[in-house]
Order: sequence, then structure tokens, then C-alpha cells
Amino acid sequence: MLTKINHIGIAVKSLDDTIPFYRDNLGMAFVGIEEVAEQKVRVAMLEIGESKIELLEPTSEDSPVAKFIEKNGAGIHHVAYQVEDINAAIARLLGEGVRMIDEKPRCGAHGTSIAFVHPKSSNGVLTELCQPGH
Ligand code: CMX
Repeated sequence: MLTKINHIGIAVKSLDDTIPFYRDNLGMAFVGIEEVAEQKVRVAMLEIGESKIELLEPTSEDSPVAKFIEKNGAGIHHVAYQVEDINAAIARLLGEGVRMIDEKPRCGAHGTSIAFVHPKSSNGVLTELCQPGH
């Protein structure tokens, strides 16, 4: 069902303050910044080899990422696994009794369809299914 880790999401207070570490100190390739308005985040994508890091900056105080930072501090927010068919992956997990936050895919960053597994079903780790392309 899963083909690889697509990216790791990291909650940050400021993209401007954080990007230089990943781009300049670690030497990752900066892909770009995109706002996902519906989820109240600005997302910066950086690549190293086949792997990606997604930096998530809240765009308002009531953003879920702002609440995450308030509760836990900045740090790892989610792990996103790539799937070939997100509807089939959701159906399979639901059929196996896994609790989903998203029972239907929604739009993620950089042209992806995404769905989150509820952390109650994934031992506290926010887990995302991610299918490239809409
Ligand atoms: N890690 C662990 N637990 C988390 C979590 C995280 N990062 N984020 C939320 N939770 C927990 C909450 O504490 C809550 O637990 P309880 O039910 O025990 O209180 C539970 O998950 C549900 O959280 P919620 O905020 O009440 O539920 P919502 O349905 O409103 O939102 C979620 C859930 C995960 C979508 C939202 O919190 C979030 O993080 N949204 C931003 C998603 C994001 O990163 N988008 C960027 C683009 C995505 C991409 O392309 O990758």
C-alpha cells in the first residue's frame, strides 16, 4: 500500500528563520513555498535525494500548527507516506478499523491529495497518506 516516505512535516514558528538551516547549513535543495489556506499554514519544501522535508508555519493564531507549537513547541509534526491510490488506502485502513481524521482525500501542498490517520490509531504520531497529483 505504501511506496515510500514522501516527506516529514516539521512545525516551525517562522519559515524565514528556519529555511537557512536546511538550505544553507544542511545543503538541501529549496523547492519553494506554498500557502495551504484551508489548513492555515505556509509550507516550505526542501529536498535531499528522494527525501523531502516540509516546514510548516502557521498563518494565524487559530491554525492547527499554531496550536501544536503552543502545546509541544516547534518540532516534528507528521510523517507522510506515499501511496499510489489514496482512496483505496483509506478504504483499506477504515476496513481494518483504523480511525481516520480524513475519510475523504483533501488537497495538500505541491499538488498532492492527502488524508490524515487519527493519532489515536497511530500511537500519537500524526500519519499522513499522500498521493502525488490530484
Ligand atoms: N501529532 C500528534 N497528535 C496530533 C497532532 C500532531 N501533529 N495534531 C493533532 N493531534 C491530535 C490532537 O491533539 C487531537 O487529539 P485529541 O483528540 O486527543 O484531543 C487529535 O489529534 C485531533 O486533532 P484536532 O486538531 O482536534 O483535529 P482536527 O480534525 O481539527 O485536525 C489535523 C487534525 C491533524 C488535520 C490538524 O491538527 C493539523 O495538523 N492540520 C494541519 C495539517 C498540515 O500539516 N497541513 C499542511 C499541508 C499538508 C501536506 O501537504 O503535507
